[in-house]
Amino acid sequence: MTTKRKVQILPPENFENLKLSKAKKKAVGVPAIVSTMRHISKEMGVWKGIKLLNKMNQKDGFDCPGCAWPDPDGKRSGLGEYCENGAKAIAEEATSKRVTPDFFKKHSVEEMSTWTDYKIGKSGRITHPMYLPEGASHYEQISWDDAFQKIAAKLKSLNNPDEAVFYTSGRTSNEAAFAYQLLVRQFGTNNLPDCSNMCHESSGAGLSQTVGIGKGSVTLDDLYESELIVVMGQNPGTNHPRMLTALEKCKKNGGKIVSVNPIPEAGNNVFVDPQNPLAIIKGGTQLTDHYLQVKINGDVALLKAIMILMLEAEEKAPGTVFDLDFIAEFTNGYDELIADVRKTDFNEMVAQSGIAESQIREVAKLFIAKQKIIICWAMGLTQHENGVNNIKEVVNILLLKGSIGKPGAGTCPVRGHSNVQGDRTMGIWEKPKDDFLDNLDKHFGIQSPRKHGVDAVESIQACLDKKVKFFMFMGGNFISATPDSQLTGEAIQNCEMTVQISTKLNRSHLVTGNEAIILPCLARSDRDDQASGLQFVSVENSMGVVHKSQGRLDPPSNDLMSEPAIVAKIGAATFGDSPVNWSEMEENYDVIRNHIEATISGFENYNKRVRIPQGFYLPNGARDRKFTTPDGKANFSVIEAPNRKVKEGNLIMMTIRTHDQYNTTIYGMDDRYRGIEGERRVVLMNKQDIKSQGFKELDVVHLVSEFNGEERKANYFKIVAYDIAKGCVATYFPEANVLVPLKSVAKGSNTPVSKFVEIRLEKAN
Ligand SMILES: Nc1nc2c(c(=O)[nH]1)N[C@H]1C(S)=C(S)[C@@H](COP(=O)(O)OP(=O)(O)OC[C@H]3O[C@@H](n4cnc5c(=O)[nH]c(N)nc54)[C@H](O)[C@@H]3O)O[C@H]1N2
Ligand SMILES: Nc1nc2c(c(=O)[nH]1)N[C@H]1C(S)=C(S)[C@@H](COP(=O)(O)OP(=O)(O)OC[C@H]3O[C@@H](n4cnc5c(=O)[nH]c(N)nc54)[C@H](O)[C@@H]3O)O[C@H]1N2
Ligand SMILES: [Mo]
Repeated sequence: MTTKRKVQILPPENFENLKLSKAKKKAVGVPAIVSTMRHISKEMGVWKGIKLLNKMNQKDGFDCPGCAWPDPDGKRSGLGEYCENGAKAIAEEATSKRVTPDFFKKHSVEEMSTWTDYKIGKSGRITHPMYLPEGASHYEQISWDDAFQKIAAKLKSLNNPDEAVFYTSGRTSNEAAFAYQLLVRQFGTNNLPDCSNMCHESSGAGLSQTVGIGKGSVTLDDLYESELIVVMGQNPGTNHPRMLTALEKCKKNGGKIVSVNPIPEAGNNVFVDPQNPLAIIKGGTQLTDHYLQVKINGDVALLKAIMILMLEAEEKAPGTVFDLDFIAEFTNGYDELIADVRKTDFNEMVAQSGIAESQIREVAKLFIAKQKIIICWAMGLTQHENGVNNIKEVVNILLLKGSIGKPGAGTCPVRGHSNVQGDRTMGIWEKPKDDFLDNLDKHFGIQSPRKHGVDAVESIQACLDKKVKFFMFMGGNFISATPDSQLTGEAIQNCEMTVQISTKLNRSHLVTGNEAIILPCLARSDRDDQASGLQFVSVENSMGVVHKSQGRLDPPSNDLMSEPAIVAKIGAATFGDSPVNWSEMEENYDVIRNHIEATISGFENYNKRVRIPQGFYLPNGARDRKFTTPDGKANFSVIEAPNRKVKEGNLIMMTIRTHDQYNTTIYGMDDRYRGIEGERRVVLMNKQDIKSQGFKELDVVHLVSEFNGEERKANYFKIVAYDIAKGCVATYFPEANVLVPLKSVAKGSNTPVSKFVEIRLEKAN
């Protein structure tokens, strides 16, 4: 039996200090430089900060711990290949503040759980391994050896390996991820949920079923030479700012850009390159040619309406719109798709998309005329019940144009965490392919389990069902990142032991199992010295380029270990003498890379090629028109437009990121581009909805989510009038996660539906 501590699972409901201004029409520029310097100087001082930024994303430096957007293959900017939000990420990581054993003596877990996520995160870098004994209120210092022994003893005490679950967040390097999944499989389970389950899982599923590879097909050069880039369900100005440079290049080469979003995001509009003084003076580049204010989840309807217009044009002048040669040679399912397009009602699709017919006709003209098309997307498409279908519909329209596997064209799922794609390549997956496990078994002489494991949502359910006794987290903040926060918190508290490998404190260190252990690790920017000398790690970006990343800073404490070292030590402590030689991996990461080369295809000569400054591309079938689906073809899919109605008077809520956060890490309280400052408990609403619901701006409301007869509530949010599609509202992640029902998931990817939550508003007194 576990005894739950009285910790607070949800962030506090207090208001801070809301200030509103007009939403910005321009992204980046001078305000971004000012903001960068403010964050840097607050966390680590100006000079140290500038020196560090100059090493970020350079060929001899370390990979930005922010997003997965690729670095240019050729020349890198002398001013540093970083953006405002990358700089904030590094400021947060290289902060000079420390969370020491004394800090934990002073503050109980109960006390810290009443703090905001902002305050928890700002405490600083964790300096020593810590242990929270059963029933204790405070963490106490523990030696590394004792920590490893406790973990090994707990693992060995389980009735079966599936009572343990091992989560991964996408910042983990290839080397650490490979060692970690090996540990888990040697232990005997495939319980390897990861942040991808909540992120681009729908992209992986949709793409592998249609084009045979779960990754995007484009390179940066493709973006530069594309004739039409469509940015759907993505906010690059905030979440992938360096993408704006690529979009600008495309514009300068004559390309057109369409953005599809329920809100007009600043970065989709005008981009002012902060590294170009002339651009700053001139006022930047207008990026978007057409902005389509789609209703939340109106994207399939929009694409269908466009396909209807394309088919009309194709029938008038056969062979001029569709790439019939490509379709004949490389695809299957064309006739079924066309039959479906033919019977689909245009007016109904227009109505469901929420976009004016005239605008759809304008954009359809681009799809008709252009040959080199790229569609970029992120969470606005994946985190829906029909997330997998959204991606399949994107593939449909690209296939019609032959826009996959040729220069300037293709699929571009824009990944989140800087190595989330690499982690999957390394085998962090609850549904591994048998041939991958066969390779592991042959190479290491182990017996990997073949039964599939639990994903993020299933792992929460398994904890609720008391099937999980041990839960380990390689980075991340599971409590705050997952849906249904209250329920998830209670689920995790059912575990006997939780273990966090982390750089910084977050709510997941406070809402724990009976016993909890924190293993503090080196971050990307820290020097990593091991027995064989200075180490580096490698990562894979959003476009499948694998490259090296080497930290430079003196670590914040002498008591930290690297992620690969921690995994190797747990391996050694758990298995003792075993077919896997754990200590040699810890001493020299070249050894891990040799194992990767021996077991995963595409990594031939890994140790040599990873040392090439700009790294190397992994093979990508779709890029070469080699579609590795069961029938060897790219597959069209017949998709129904989702038409989930909400109750009269209810609203559809999407949970999104502000400009001042990295997922659950809150850098600051502002959402500068959206003109919202000093407050995160806000609900962005269309003016007409505010009025028709009988509210006025700044009224305080409670949000009640309705799902299958169940209700969930988040209290105290201020209404902010915003240019958002009617019937739709936006709140910030993670404050609103309590409203996302655990059982509301995407079909075929099990991703929590974070972008379509049916809610009603209640006036707060
Ligand atoms: N600075 C910073 N960078 C980050 C992150 C961060 O938190 N901060 N997070 C990283 C991670 S892990 C990820 S996954 C990415 C996330 O990157 P994004 O996907 O850009 O992040 P979100 O804030 O979830 O924004 C989703 C966008 O989709 C729109 N949207 C919502 N619903 C719909 C819909 O139904 N249709 C359409 N067309 N649009 C919709 C929203 O208005 C919003 O603009 O960013 C990564 N980079
Ligand atoms: N409602 C709602 N929920 C969402 C989303 C949404 O849009 N809406 N987005 C989802 C998405 S796309 C994602 S990817 C997930 C994110 O889920 P997670 O990846 O679990 O969450 P993060 O907030 O990125 O994790 C931050 C923590 O990672 C640790 N950390 C940082 N750097 C390192 C490092 O180098 N090593 C180690 N070991 N630890 C480190 C720090 O302790 C930090 O507090 O959230 C998902 N949840
Ligand atoms: Mo993500």
